[in-house]
Amino acid sequence: MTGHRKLTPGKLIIASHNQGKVREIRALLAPFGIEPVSAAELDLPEPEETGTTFAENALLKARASAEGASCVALSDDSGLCVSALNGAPGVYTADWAEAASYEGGPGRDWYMAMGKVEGKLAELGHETDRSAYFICTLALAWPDGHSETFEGRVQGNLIWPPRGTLGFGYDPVFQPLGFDQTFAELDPQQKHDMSHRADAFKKLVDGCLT
Ligand code: ITT
Repeated sequence: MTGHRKLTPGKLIIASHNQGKVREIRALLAPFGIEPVSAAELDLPEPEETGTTFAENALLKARASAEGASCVALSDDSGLCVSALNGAPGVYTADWAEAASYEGGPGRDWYMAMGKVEGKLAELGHETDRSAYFICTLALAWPDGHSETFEGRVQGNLIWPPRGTLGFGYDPVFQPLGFDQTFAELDPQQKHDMSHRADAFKKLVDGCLT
């Protein structure tokens, strides 16, 4: 693929405060000898995600870190799109988990978020289409303002009750097409071979790393 700016060896910031994502992105980058540092480790601020698309939010996050640290930054904006809910929660996937945590402070409750999706599907009846896909937009931003974005998807079905303890977020209810296990039951390497993040990452590699 031509026309994309190449990523040269050196420092790279993962512009994410989500530990699950950072772990997966580190694993995807490892074969390329890139040892990234996360925005959380550098104490970089989290910009408000005011965009209405995955690409807009991914660019907001990558640009904030690239400008904040004068270094190339890679962000990930992702979400779960449920067919019967017209693509919801979509860009608002993380918001659906916002809750008062048990300790009293703000926090994210993934079990509640998965239950919210399931509750809405249940309202639509037993025969409801349970298909869904995860989407991931990866954005690379350079300190001079240049940026690149890549989108990936993985199709599957939602199951209930949740199963598995691996992965993060909505993984326990997502069963990728062709598999009997959820993303939270599959070996992490299997998820890295076919996830929405892996799909977007393959495009990033084709465009910017080879
Ligand atoms: P950053 O913005 O700091 O990267 P975030 O968690 O706020 O972290 P998003 O706004 O992109 O990120 O929210 C996407 C949500 O979608 C995320 O919190 C997960 O719950 C969910 N999600 C994304 N990828 C997922 C995956 O591979 N498995 C399970 N859930 C996923």
